[in-house]
Amino acid sequence: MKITNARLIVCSPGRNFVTIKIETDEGIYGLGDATLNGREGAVASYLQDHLIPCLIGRNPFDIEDIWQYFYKGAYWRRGPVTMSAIGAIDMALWDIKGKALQTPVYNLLGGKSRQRMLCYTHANGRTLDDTLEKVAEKMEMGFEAIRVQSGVPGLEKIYGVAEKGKAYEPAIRDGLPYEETWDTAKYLRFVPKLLEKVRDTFGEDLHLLHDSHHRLTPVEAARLGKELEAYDLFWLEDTIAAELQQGFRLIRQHTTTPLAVGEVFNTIFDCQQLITEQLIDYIRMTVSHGGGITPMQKIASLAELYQVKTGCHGASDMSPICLAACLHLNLSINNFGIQEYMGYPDLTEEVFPHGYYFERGFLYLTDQPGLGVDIDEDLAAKHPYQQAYLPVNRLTDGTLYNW
Ligand code: GCO
Ligand code: MG
Repeated sequence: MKITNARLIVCSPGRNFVTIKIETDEGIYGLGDATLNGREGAVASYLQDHLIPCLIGRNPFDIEDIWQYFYKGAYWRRGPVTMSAIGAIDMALWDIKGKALQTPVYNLLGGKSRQRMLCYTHANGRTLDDTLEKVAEKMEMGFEAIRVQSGVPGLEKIYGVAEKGKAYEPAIRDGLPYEETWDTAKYLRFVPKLLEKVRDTFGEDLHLLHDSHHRLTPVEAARLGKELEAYDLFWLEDTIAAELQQGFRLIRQHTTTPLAVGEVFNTIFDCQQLITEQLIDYIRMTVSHGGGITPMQKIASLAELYQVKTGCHGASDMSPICLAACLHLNLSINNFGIQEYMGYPDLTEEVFPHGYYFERGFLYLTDQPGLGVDIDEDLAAKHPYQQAYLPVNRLTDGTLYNW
């Protein structure tokens, strides 16, 4: 089999997505998700200008060699743009191989290690009471694990909280990045109250998660982790800026609250120390930004050695193709932890018809060959790309801060 063509489909059915479609001389094609929220054009150009020309004529079955060719062959390694581009190609190649062998990708990765996958969704509100209402709604839908975010008294706009009546979407499609304001003291005072209330209201069986979105220092994170111990979190996510791997040592010395990190990582080197020193409990890297299924399998294997589980980033700013790729990986590995799952707006679901499905708190894969996701190109063409930016964050005195 030979790759005859590869092209990009850039569309915005509710939000921007970049998809690669790799075609072969046997009529089989594979799809990969290359979306990097707020920086979509950079990955599209990396693929179009630099990687696609080298793909034509290659045997799509040589996945490891093609991956190494793009990773080592660039000389300039790593980084979110490079790795998202390689990740999209890798996903598409696994999709092709599955379709050619008429089997789901999880069978190529080792087969089913479980029947279904626990997932968590988001509940958020502008006030504590709004948030409680949302948690109740999600439990009604069958979710057994819920990430709880809330507006903080005294802060006008904050990460993770949706506009009234809308699904949460941080990337704004008109104008320049909008600015949020941050105050760590207010946040640290409020979050324990929030989680105490949620735990008291909904009982001990619900798995609770919370995301600090990289805004704390190690000692602040240690304090928060300690204060949240009583509310038995499934995990506390992204407490500190992810670059500071050794910062987790300090947090770890002070708290037994499980820690998760990794959505902005893109290679094994970003999490090597965190895993081998057992500084985290869950690695949150995802297939698209982590360079594909090929390296993610290796990361999961490293993590398995150190009893770290996976919890792939699955926000709705990665397309259903990436989510499906995560599900195939999740199903096949022993150290799967949980999968983030926000669901998608109807229009996105129509553009990307898929075989995976959600039922009462769990995600399931069918036995469709490949990844089991397609793209409706005609519908996609009706929703062209619109530039969008993620917000920036400033302290109350105007200092630029982590978003
Ligand atoms: C999460 C993430 C997202 C990111 C988003 C950025 O835990 O799902 O923190 O909400 O902010 O993916 O594009
Ligand atoms: Mg997060």
